[in-house]
Amino acid sequence: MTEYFPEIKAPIAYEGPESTNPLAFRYYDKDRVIAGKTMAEHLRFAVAYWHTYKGEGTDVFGAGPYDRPWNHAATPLEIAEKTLDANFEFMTKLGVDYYCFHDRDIAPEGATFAESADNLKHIIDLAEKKQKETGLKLLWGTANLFSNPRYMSGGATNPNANITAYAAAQVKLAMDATKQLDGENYVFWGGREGYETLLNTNLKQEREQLAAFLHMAVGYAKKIGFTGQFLIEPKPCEPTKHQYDRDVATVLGFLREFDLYDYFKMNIEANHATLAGHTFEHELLIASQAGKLGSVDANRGDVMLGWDTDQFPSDIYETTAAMMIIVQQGGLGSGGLNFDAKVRRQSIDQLDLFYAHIGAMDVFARGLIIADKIISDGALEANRIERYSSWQSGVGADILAGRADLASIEAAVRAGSEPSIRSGRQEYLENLINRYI
Ligand code: XLS
Ligand code: NI
Ligand code: NI
Repeated sequence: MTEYFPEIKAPIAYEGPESTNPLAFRYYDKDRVIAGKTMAEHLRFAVAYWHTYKGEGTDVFGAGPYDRPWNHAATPLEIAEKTLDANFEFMTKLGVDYYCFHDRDIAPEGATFAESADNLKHIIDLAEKKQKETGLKLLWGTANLFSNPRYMSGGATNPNANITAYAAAQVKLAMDATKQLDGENYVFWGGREGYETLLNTNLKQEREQLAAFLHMAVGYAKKIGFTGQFLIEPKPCEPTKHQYDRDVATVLGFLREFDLYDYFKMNIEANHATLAGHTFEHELLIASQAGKLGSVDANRGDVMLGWDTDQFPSDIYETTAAMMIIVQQGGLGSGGLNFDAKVRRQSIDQLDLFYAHIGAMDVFARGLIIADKIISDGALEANRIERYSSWQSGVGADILAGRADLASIEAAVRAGSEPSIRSGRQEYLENLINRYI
C-alpha cells in the first residue's frame, strides 16, 4: 500500500523534556499515570479529517498551495479511499486513537442525494474495516450543512422547508454512519443556522425549526439505538452574522426553552469562545458547572485577528486552565480533545502536519501535568474557600438557603457596622500560577 508519510518510519515516541527532536513528544507520555488515569485516557486526542486531510491552505484571496499525495487519483471516490488510508496511517504514526469527520469530508457529494448516500456508505464500510484492523476509533461524526450552496440560508433554519428536509435526510445518514463506526458522540455545529439580516428573517420560526430538527435527531437516535452523546458546538458568528448557538449560556437557555436539555452536552471550541467575547476557560467552566461539558475542539485564535483562524493550540496558560476544569469534573467522559485546527497556509509539507499535532499534544500534556500539581497542592482552592468563607454561616448561609428576607436583613445591617473589604490578590495568584508553569 502507498505510504503517505514516508519520512515517519516509526510511531512518534516520548523522549522527555530534554529532547530536541522535533518529531518526538517531550511531555505526552501516553501510558504515564496522572491522578489515577493514563495521559491517553485524560486527553483522548482526535484528528480532524477536514483540516488535516481536506484542507488545501486556501484563503479568500487565493487557491490552496498544498499538494497532498492522497489527492492524486482519477475520481473523487478514489481520492476519498486514498484519504482514508492516509488518515489511518497518520493516526497510527502520530499515536492518536480518535478521529472526527463530516460526511462530506470523508466521502464526496454525488450528483444526486442517492449517489451521495452510496458514496458515504462505500467509504464508511471501508472505514469500519480499517477501524477493526487498527483498533483506532471515531470520536464523533457530523453532517456538513454549510458548504453546498443549497445551504446558503441554513439547514435546519432554512426558509425553504424542502431544504430543511434535505438537511434532515443528510443528518439521518450521518447518524447511521456514526453508529456504524461506533462513534462515541455526534456533533451539531450550526454554522449557517443563523441570519444575515432580520429584515428577511422570521426569527421566532427559525428557532422553532432548529428545535424541531434537533427533536427529530433525538427521536432517530432512540429509534436506531444510537447511544453516543449528542453535542452542540456553540459559535457566535461566521459564516452567518448571528448564529443561534451563540455561546454556552445561550445554548443552555435554548435547550431548556425547547425541552431538549437532557439530550445534549457541549463541544467547546477555544476559538469560538474568544469570538463570542469569552475566554476558552469561561466557556468550559460554564458548561462544566452545568454538567454539560462533553467534548472540546482544541485550537486557538490570534489576538490580532478577529476570526476563526483555527490555529493549533500553543498557549500553556490556556491548556493548563482547560485541563484544570477537565480534571476537576472527572474527565470528558465520551468526549475528547479534537484538534479542529489547521496548519498555516505556508506550512505546505506533510511533516508540518506532524509538527502541528505533536506540539499541540505536548502543550495539552504539559497543561495536564501542571493542572494536576496545582489541584493537588490546593493553594488556589484554599484561597477561594477563604475568600467566600462568610457564606458558610450567618447571613451568607441564610441567603443561600433561601431563609433570608430583605426586611430582616435591612434591620440587621442598620444595627451593624460597615462591612470590611479585602484584597482579591489577583497578582499574587498570577505569580502562583507562574511558579507551577
Ligand atoms: C467551524 C466548526 C466546525 C465544527 C464541525 O467553525 O468548528 O469545524 O467543529 O462542524
Ligand atoms: Ni469545531
Ligand atoms: Ni471552528
